[in-house]
Amino acid sequence: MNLDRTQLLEAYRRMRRIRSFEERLSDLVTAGKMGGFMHLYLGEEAVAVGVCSHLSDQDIVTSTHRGHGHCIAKGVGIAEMMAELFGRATGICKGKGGSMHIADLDKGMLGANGIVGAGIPLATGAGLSAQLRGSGEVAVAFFGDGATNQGAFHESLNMAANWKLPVLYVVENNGFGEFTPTEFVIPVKDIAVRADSYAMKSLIADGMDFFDVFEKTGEALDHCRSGQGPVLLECKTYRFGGHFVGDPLVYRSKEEAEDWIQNRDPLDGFEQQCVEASLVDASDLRQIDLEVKEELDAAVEAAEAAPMPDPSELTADVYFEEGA
Ligand SMILES: Cc1ncc(C[n+]2csc(CCOP(=O)(O)OP(=O)(O)O)c2C)c(N)n1
Repeated sequence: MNLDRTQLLEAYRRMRRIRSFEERLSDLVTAGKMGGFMHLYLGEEAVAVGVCSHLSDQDIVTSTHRGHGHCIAKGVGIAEMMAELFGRATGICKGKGGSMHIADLDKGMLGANGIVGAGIPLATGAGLSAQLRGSGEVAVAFFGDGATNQGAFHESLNMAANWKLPVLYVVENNGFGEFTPTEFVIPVKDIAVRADSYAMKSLIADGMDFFDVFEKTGEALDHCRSGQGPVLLECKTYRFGGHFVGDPLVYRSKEEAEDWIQNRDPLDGFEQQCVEASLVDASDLRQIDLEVKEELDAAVEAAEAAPMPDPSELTADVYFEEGA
């Protein structure tokens, strides 16, 4: 592991930001203060941060309906994200994107996406662009296990493998697609084997362990960046909450969820490993917890005080054909 103390603290800060940001969203939605359909990433933080800790702003990421974690891990500001979720003019997409369409091109975040699997061909195109320009950049697609049953997944992998595109496909296997356990709809135990059909390299990581995700991503990106083609990285993970805020969760047992939450929490695991190895002090992490809370308080306050978009902006920055 080649991360210094500063990088470790930054990785923890991003995981804590995701956790606290989403816990706050859950409270706001439940209290009726924020509208919209909200899919939370709680429990999967080590995947986004473990992968994105390898990326620069020039590397491209595409995301999903469960995209806040990918945005925060890629460095999108939480104040602008919070304003977006409140539908304010100061939001990162001027209040028009909302939870499922947050994008920030300056940070290489091509966008969350409400269409399951739709980020996969977008990342493939970004990989082709990087290859044609000889830029040395990589593209990363995050998507769920359910998305690997989409045609777009298979078409993209085939094309990327054939053209040796610098694309990392990260499947977040959290055990469910909406309310259906993965084994009901996918006959293979390891989704990683789907790469074999395309003669593509694949790896499996423990998605609850930042260090394992970080290490496997490093190996995958060495492969992509050296012109050997794409990689499919399967991260075995678990979503702590429901499919969306308000999901009554009748399709899984409380004991199963409690076991993951109590024993496999990625932030607890990170802290335990770092403190035991004397890489960081627990007091450093508590200080970050405090700073993130203050950052969030300020983000919510600013978002609530910000103006709504002006109605005259309705057709600005969107695909719109006059008279259509
Ligand atoms: C093309 C398409 N089909 C169906 C849906 C409805 N839908 C939203 S999320 C979801 C499940 C996706 O599961 P997975 O890819 O495993 O991601 P997860 O929610 O587990 O993160 C479905 C079917 C959709 N948004 N888009």
